[in-house]
Amino acid sequence: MLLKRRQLAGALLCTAAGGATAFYVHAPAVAAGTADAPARRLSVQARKFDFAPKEIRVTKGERVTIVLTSPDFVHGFSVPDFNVRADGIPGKTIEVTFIADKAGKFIFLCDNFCGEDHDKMTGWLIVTET
Ligand SMILES: [Cu+2]
Repeated sequence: MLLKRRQLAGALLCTAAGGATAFYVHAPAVAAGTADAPARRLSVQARKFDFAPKEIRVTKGERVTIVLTSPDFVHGFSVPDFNVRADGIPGKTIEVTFIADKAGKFIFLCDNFCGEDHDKMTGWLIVTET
């Protein structure tokens, strides 16, 4: 529990209301990437026609839980390089967990056609080495 609190304290979360487009996550306090490691919870809002934040930064090996909300449509949240996807359902909070086990810059996108600017609904998952 103590370790989990320490981990969470390292995350700076910026919401859509704050106007920021990214949050940055520091190195985990415990060995990451293991099944019992606490996941870092990162809030993402999908809405017509963007994501907030548009950029997510994590450290390689971290177990990450995306906490997805979607106020206006059943948008998709898909990170093809990690075989991660979920539907954001209005009125619900959806969670999807994965291990960021490779470093690089990976696109995430809405994969449910949601209107004229659907193709612009993209963002970046940036996984850095420790
Ligand atoms: Cu969409």
